[in-house]
Amino acid sequence: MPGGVNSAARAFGAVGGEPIVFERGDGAYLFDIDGNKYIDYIGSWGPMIFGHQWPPISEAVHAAVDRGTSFGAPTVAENELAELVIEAVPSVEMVRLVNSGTEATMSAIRLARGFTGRDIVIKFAGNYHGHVDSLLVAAGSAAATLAVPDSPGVTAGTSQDTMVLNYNDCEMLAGAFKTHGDRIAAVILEPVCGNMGCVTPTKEFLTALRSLTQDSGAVLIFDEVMCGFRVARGGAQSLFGISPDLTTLGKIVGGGLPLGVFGGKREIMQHVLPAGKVFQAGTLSGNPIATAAGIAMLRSLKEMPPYERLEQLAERLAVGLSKAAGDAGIEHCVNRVGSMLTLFFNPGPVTDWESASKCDTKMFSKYFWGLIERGVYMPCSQFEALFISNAHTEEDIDHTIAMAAETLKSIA
Ligand code: KE4
Repeated sequence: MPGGVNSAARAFGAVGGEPIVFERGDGAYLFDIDGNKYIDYIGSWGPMIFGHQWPPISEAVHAAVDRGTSFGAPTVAENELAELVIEAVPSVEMVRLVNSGTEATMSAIRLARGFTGRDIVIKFAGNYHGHVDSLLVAAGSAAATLAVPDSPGVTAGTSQDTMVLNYNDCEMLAGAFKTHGDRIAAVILEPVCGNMGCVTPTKEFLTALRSLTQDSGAVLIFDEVMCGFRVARGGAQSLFGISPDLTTLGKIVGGGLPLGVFGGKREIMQHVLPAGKVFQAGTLSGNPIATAAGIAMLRSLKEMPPYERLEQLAERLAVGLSKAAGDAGIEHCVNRVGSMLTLFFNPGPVTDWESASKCDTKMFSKYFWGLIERGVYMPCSQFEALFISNAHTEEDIDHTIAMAAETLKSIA
């Protein structure tokens, strides 16, 4: 396997060294094949909001397996999961289940273009939406021009209909709509960004996004693959009170199984084949095992919402990490929304890719490895968010802070 991994994000490229091979997870902990125990702050990059081996999910999956693993035909469970998503996410009236966040964003982009008959999609520097060709792009020479490929294999033809703007830059956004308004099919963003580290949108930015897309007939897509069900049961859109036209979901919604969702306004979703003409399909979409896990997860979030406790644990960790860095005399700032947060090795404020990219990534790498040696597993890149689960205890948080303080003192 290239690099010995099945996803580039877990290859430790940003911190050097070899990725750790794990054997099992239990609650807030991971155990590697050598038997070392770690407090886990990746949580499979978001899904494990109740921690590893959450009993309702394990029981649901075991029961589903005994009924068969895949039929390639409709099941009741898909409808149950659809109803749980629609009930939880305010703007979503209709959904299509897929197998990953990438598939969700890829399908949402195609749907927005099919629905509007337009070509241009706007994304933002520092936002990641999965390995969709048309979104693996970087800003063109002058930011207002169309994008250029950001990976070998992505063609100029693919990237020419994508524009990359700066996150939280209302002026640049208004300029793009002024110039290209009636050609813009969609704007896609992480409404709470995790992929340049945790970065929050300003109220003005969200308001501008909603009014400019509304006025021009472009589709506003909230990519809530990471922040959906994470920052609130209704996701960032319920936190900020902004209603997008389409929403993409992944990670938590599948309870750790391969499952993504794209959904939104019925008038748009009705254009998806076979109701409409926009092609979309998938052998394992709505898979019985994945939907069983997703139903158990969403029922748990509804019946025993973890958000208040996660808020307390996350604030405790954020304050503790900041104090540890401050006491070590290390320039830093912390951004946090709910139980996703990032300690930036940068005096801040970190509000977009331009400011995030100024981080001391060498210092981050020493911090990462210092914590690994002390049994704490943080995201292996400065440009990721860490996640706290409801399985973490105050003792875990305080131990993490103590280990971080030791590490930061030793690397300052
Ligand atoms: P997946 O295809 O990896 O399920 O989802 C893609 C995706 C879409 N949108 C957002 C906002 C995302 O964060 C992601 C995936 N996130 C990365 C971590 N930042 C997943 C880790 C990985 O690729 O291994």
